[in-house]
Amino acid sequence: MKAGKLIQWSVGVAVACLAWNAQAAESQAAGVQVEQCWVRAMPASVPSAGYFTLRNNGDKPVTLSEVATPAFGMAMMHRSESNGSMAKMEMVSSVPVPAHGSVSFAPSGYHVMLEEPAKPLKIGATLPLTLSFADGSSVSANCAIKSPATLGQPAQ
Ligand SMILES: [Cu+2]
Repeated sequence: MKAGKLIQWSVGVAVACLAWNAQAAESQAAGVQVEQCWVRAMPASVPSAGYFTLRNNGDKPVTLSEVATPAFGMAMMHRSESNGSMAKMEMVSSVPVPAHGSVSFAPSGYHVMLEEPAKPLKIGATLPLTLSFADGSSVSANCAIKSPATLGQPAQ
């Protein structure tokens, strides 16, 4: 059975990954820092967006795999790309951050798309954002809620 073999193979890979993770002395979250996190607050009818710089001070690359916040029903990692006059967005399931490097979530690049606010967003307040990594570790940040007019620094 083809399906049976595929499942066996998947389990094998999962076990191998767990074993590999167990060898890591430090969790991925231990070496990372979330800087300048902010959220562009939009009316509830359209998505808001979250931005930050993720710095990896560790000697190994880390992989950001999920972003979540209790302030929204849905948080997704997206990447905007423009080719000429067309701008499009695609969903990303993981974002690698090189050792001793950083990745910026910024307007016109990576961003966190936030939908279904739990309650109206207050400009000037903060909301918590939790970033999870491929090894299951996570780090939290407080993000400043800013007005829709805030432009921020575009992605490099
Ligand atoms: Cu988006």
